[in-house]
Amino acid sequence: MPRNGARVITFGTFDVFHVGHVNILTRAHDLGDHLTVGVSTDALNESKKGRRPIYDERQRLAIVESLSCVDDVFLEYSLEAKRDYVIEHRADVLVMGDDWRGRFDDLGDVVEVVYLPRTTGVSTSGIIQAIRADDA
Ligand code: C2G
Repeated sequence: MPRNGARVITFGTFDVFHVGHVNILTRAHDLGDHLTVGVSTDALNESKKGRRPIYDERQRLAIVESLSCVDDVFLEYSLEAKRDYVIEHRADVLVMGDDWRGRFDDLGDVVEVVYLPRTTGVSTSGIIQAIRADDA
């Protein structure tokens, strides 16, 4: 259900940008009038997933910033700083993929938290594995 005039915020690594990323960003955009995206830094990704992204943070930021559904981008340095980012960017709605379901419910006092279903059948790690298998 779209919220008139709402400012929406979402977060992600968006490495090896694919259609699952397009889908969540367009759906997040459609929930309000303004979409801000926090793009995880290389260091945050490494600490979270144990590997450096294929595309570095400046490239991932530039790709996300170039999309017509995205109004504003910034680098996300810490998962624990979500509350500060939400307040700083004056967000009304926080969108996350449902792989994060429940993880950010504690922010419900400052923002409406919405988990959207992930796109099935596509993932950054799957793409990387497929390319590696082709190289082998
Ligand atoms: N996503 C999706 N469908 C896919 C793959 C990803 O909807 N097939 C969504 C994820 O649920 C997430 C967003 O796309 O909401 C970005 O995904 P990732 O780049 O994998 O980001 P992630 O590592 O989940 O980082 O602060 C939270 C992190 O920055 C989120």
